[in-house]
Amino acid sequence: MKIIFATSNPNKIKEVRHLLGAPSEILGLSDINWSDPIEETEPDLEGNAMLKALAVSNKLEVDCFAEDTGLEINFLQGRPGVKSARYAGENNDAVKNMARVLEEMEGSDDRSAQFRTIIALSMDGALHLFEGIVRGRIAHNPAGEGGFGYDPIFIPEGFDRSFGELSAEDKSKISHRARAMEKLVLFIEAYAKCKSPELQLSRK
Ligand code: ITT
Repeated sequence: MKIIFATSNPNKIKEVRHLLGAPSEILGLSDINWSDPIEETEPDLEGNAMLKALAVSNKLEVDCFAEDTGLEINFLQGRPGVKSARYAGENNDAVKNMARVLEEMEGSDDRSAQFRTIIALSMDGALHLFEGIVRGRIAHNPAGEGGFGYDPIFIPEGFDRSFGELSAEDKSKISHRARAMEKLVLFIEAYAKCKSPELQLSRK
């Protein structure tokens, strides 16, 4: 499988390549020399995922997928959510974003949260959405060097270590992105089968 993943975040590419393994070939925006910034102007993850996928598929006339991910914290009424990348300012600084979250959570007993990923696939002129969620809680302090973004302060359900402390292997077994990707892959496989002439013949 060869497909464009409309993202400029190298960590997302790395995780998705790891999830799919060979022989799939994932091309990020830098691999196709895409340099136009894509402004995330929609009010929710679904809107931004669709906006990113459509920006690329409409301009280049190719099938592609994009995703938007947010950390949704109950005590903060779902924030940072769709604003996760720029929670502490415009330049997507993970250390500052985590510091803002921890400051806003000070004194809170309810530390429950979830990561939610929405993947939008633009294929053959139609859009399809896939969701992946992992529930967990916000740690009191960052821990671990692995992963990216908010991983050092997110402890997934059933674990006592943060995503930042888990191996890439372990994160990929349970993560929001892995769960959404699993649905995307199943869909693409089923879609490919439906399009195959053998299957169409056997339906008659
Ligand atoms: P693209 O839009 O180019 O895909 P981005 O980094 O701007 O890349 P998002 O708009 O989805 O991505 O921003 C979500 C932010 O949430 C991201 O910058 C990270 O800080 C954080 N994030 C996303 N996935 C994460 C993960 O698996 N673990 C920890 N933090 C994550």
